[in-house]
Amino acid sequence: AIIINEVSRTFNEYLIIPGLTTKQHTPDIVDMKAPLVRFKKGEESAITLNIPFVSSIMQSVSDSGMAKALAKEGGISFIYGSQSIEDQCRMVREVKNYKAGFVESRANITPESTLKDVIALKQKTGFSTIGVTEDGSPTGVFCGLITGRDYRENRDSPDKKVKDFMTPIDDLIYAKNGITLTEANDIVWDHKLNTLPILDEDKRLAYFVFRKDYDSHKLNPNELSDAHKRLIVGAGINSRDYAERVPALVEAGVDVLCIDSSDGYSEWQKETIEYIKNNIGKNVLVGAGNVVDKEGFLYLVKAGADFVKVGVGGGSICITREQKGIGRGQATALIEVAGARNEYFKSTGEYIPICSDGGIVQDYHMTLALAMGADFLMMGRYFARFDESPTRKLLVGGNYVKEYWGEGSNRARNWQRYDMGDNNNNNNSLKFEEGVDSYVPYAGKLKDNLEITLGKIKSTMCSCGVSSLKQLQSDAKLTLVSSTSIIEGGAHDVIVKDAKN
Ligand code: MZP
Repeated sequence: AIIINEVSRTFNEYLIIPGLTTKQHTPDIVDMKAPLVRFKKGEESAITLNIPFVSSIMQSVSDSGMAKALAKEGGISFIYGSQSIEDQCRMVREVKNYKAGFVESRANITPESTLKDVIALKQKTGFSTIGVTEDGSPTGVFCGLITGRDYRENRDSPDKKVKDFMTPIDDLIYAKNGITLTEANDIVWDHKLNTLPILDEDKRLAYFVFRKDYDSHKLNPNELSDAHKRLIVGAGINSRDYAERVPALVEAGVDVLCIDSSDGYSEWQKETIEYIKNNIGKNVLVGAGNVVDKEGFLYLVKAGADFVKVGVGGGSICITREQKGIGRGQATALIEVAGARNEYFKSTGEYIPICSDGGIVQDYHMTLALAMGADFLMMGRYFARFDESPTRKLLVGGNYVKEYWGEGSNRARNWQRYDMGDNNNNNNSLKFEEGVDSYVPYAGKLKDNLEITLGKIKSTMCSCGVSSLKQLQSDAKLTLVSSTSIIEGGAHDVIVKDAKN
């Protein structure tokens, strides 16, 4: 064996040394834009993220609800591939058809309808918000809303009546006037106010948006420029059924794909990328991974990967290292791959973005990963804690938690992710588990948490005297820390009054 004597390290073992902060370095000028896919020197990436965050290709993280919420904030979700092609495409379509909250009053949904009716309508239309009128007619008295969240939380009780869970009229501020809504040409608007109310979606109120003719109404177009852009969405694929899955996803409107595997340094991935580029379309964007060294990175880049994911065994729910003994400390893996990416760019003029996948625990780990060279970060645990993740919120031991399980757990049954090409393994089973089924502390809304996280990263970037992620990569100064200096970094030698945290 070749023995690498250098210790492989995690994010926790590093800190950032402040650089000169000039008066111009304020958080509001910090630019968090990040390239998602390969581009040539002097050109721009075909997709640029406004924030360098992507959500994991996992059943417990990235469904259409998460994808919409994250894309609205400037990131992207990769919708999990461990489901049927049809279901995955439906989720992609739902994101691509989404326009900041439709009120759909053609629905014939009344308070007496069942959730089953609502689900059927959502699947047919891709709408995330449905307006309910008293009698189900398009012109009836508007009495409530059903959102995607209601649907997810109630998916186990399809016979439940709409009236039991719709957001009632009293919660809708404009509705206090007893307004009747009218629909014509797919447009829903409020005649009495003579405008389309733009209300706060965060408070689970609807934006009354319309699909045609909006110019003819009294609207401020600036307020609506968020509403008319199509959201971007990614999807996970595997190296087994790509010949059927990829064309279907492309047809559904997916923006980018990623081969999802715990070990991406394989001929299976090379074949998958080459097949997609040669037979489905050169412009179909596809990331690959995961790798933890220069050799793995270069192999996938040469096969044509549009970005490469880094990380084996560092995920919070991952037990691959315990089960198979493969992996590498995430910080060391990332630093080596980032070096290879920079060398490759220098020698070929082609920039291949890299994604640090898994192992982020603290918000400052994100800044470290970006400084170490990651172009963007894939996170599972972070996003699983929010309202928008697809799993149940439960009260456990007096605390609210959300469920979070690994793709390598028996619960996910994602055998393709761990497939080693064994032809006898066609019974859709995992030989052994590589992931656990767990809870994570419930943390509220994605948008609120992102604001705090981004606030911290921007503030650290100002401390480093940089205002873009590129500058952070080139100028940040990092230092290794000893285990005793980690203790020094927390509150120590005092009696903390509120020891909750
Ligand atoms: P984390 O953000 O929760 O630390 O890690 C999420 C990452 O762990 C995912 O993006 C994926 O690469 C990886 N993952 C997902 N399922 C498993 C598993 O069951 C896993 N072992 O390692």
